[in-house]
Amino acid sequence: MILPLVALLLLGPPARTGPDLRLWYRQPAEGWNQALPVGNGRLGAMVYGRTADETIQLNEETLWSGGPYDPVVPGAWRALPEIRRLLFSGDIAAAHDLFGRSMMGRPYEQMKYQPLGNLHLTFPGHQRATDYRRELDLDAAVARVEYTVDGTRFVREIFSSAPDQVIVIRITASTPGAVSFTAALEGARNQAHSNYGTDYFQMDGVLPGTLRLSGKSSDYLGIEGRLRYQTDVVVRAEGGSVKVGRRTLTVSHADAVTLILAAATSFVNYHDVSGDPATRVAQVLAQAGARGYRELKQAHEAEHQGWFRRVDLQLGSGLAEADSLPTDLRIKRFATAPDPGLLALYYQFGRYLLIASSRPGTEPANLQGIWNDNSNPWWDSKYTVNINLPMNYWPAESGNLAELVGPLEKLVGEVAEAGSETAREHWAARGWVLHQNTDLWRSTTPMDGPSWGAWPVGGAWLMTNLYERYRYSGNRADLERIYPLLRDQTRFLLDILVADPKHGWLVTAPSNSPENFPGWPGNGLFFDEVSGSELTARTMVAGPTMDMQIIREVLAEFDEAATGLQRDSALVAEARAARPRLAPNQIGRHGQLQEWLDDWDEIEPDHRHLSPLWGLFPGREIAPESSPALAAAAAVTLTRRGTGGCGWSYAWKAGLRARLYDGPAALEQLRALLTRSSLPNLFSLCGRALQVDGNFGATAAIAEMLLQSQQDEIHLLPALPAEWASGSVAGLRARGGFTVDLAWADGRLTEVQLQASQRRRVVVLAKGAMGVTAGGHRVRFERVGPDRIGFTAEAAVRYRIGFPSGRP
Ligand code: FUC
Repeated sequence: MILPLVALLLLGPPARTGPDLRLWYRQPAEGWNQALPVGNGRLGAMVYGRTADETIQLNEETLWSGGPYDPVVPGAWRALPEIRRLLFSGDIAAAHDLFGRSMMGRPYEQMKYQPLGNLHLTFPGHQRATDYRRELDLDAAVARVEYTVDGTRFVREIFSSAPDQVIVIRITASTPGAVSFTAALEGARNQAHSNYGTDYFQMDGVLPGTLRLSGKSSDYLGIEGRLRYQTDVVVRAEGGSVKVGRRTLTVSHADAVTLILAAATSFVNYHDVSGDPATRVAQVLAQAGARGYRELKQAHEAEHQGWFRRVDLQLGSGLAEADSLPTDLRIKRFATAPDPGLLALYYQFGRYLLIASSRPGTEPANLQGIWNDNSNPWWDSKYTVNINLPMNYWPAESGNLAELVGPLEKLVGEVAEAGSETAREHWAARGWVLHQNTDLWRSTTPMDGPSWGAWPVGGAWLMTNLYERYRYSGNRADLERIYPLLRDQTRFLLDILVADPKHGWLVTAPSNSPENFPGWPGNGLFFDEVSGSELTARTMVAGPTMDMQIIREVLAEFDEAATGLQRDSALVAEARAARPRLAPNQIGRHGQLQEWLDDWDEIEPDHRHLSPLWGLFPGREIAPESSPALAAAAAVTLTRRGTGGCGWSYAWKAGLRARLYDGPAALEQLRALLTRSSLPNLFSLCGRALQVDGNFGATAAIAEMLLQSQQDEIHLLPALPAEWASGSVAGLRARGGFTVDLAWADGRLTEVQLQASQRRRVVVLAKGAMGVTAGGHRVRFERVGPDRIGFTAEAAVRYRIGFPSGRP
């Protein structure tokens, strides 16, 4: 049998380099918020693309304030019985204050992610530039700036190479000898905090052609800044001359120039900072210095494309003119006109950002990925766990980037180690705990103040992220690796659960439903003695809905894992006994899914967090088919929350709408994200700054609109909006070890191909599915229900599902 054309197109790795994979602009960035990001997981740069005075802002992911520290308060658990007594007796103010006095980590806050510095390139006379264009090519992971001065075309290319661990800048001109500029490498110091003053750097020109920046991180909150760092920029000019001054380097009349930048800190791991940045930089430069520009670029592109090209998404532009518009104008236009292609670009930008900020062996992507120019960044640019860090990793599995979750797995392993002392001293519990935030130093205690920090299920949430890797791959090795973390988290949860006096249900206490204020009578403005500030209201409660949903999921995962691996039967019995006693989901008087044990309203009805909806997305215990009443209640809660918030909240709402199979509402949420809470460089916004979680959450939501697999079947096009009438996607992953390609036209599937990594039965929910073939031969299948077919997939065989509307 001859495979249809579409099938042939879908076979083999997708390779797309068209304009639809570029962000581009007709003017340089006005500031950091318009600059374009490149990164290799460790070294990040934001490229402004200015003609006469180029700025390339630099980051190295391990440059943080402070050094190794232990915030645990020995014996903090002694206050716990009294805090619980006060909480259950209704004296929440006293419970809150006692938590603040006895259970907060010391210091109360955590360390900050720091900028490394800026590379400035000054080109005399280039103010006169014309025919300007700058772009970020997502497929090549190269930022490019082009313009003309006096008839000469200048081109700059910038990329951050993972294979060579350097940032490379190439400057060429269409006229020989036309490249002349001065380079300066400037450090960054915190000038806004008087308690800093302990960070310093120095800038040196080093013969024959190097600029060097070396320095030390800042002390913060009494924690000594113990990181040393060094950045070297080596210049290689073709023709012309290079002069190194005390602090600057000047290239005159070269034909072309390559700048190679290496940077390192003394960070070894969260309790060891004894590395030598100078040796690290020298080693990297010796290796990269031996390679020509073309070689460096080819190695970089090949490595990047090994990740990036695993998924190809085509949603069509809908309008030819959209593709020819610069990205900033396209975003503005999207507020009132359809542009599916912009969302395909946005999806791939999310995958690009994950590849650029989280690689095997690096730190996980923080609140800003790895891109930060501010010594006092919003929320310290650290790891917030009550939505942000988990959301960063939502797109990884479906987006065929599972290995990029490795850094999160490493972080969880380290917080489990550090958090076992916190579990013992703050909760008198076995296992390990992570509260609302962590940093490079793996602080695990409650922080900021009881309103945020009194939330003991951060580690449990992250465990569910890690378990997804196993669900998607079906590989026992993925389960074995995380099993000890899951077992010890289960121990912690079982130890902290207590019976609430009213119902006898097992609950967490104290805790909160992240950052939302319950409207119990009298709750309102108060002065908090830990944060030293006036706060909207108290958040402390027992047994918030999200905690219970997360704990139900973790206990079920542990049960499945331990039973499958035949381990820890006594703990399995403990988990099984606890599970039915956990406080259940409840439907409140508005028909909403209740956020707390009691049916309180929210003080801020449109609060940005969607905590009680965790069980719908990213969790899976609520679904329109298996629990229609709860799904309907979740929809009520979602609608009551409105469509606003900040970047990540828009993204979460899009994913939730997709799980309710409401494609149009999911699309409207994405439109709102792009047009109301994003920057011209497509970065999502929270407050006044980039927060990369919104990008990652929306990337995951787009995948959820096309394919879902959380209910043990592969559901195709579950939330397709009419605007995406035709399209195709290749390389999406589904739980169970499947890779799926699909194409649709007029809103109907025309072609589906599916491949399993191991032999496995699969149920596919696809409207109109007619039959299954493999290599042109019919495959036995059963009709499992309306639009559902089931069959056994053999490993590595490509199956094709046929549809009446498929092309001949
Ligand atoms: C949570 C959110 C904020 C912000 C911060 C980093 O506290 O409520 O909106 O995203 O994390």
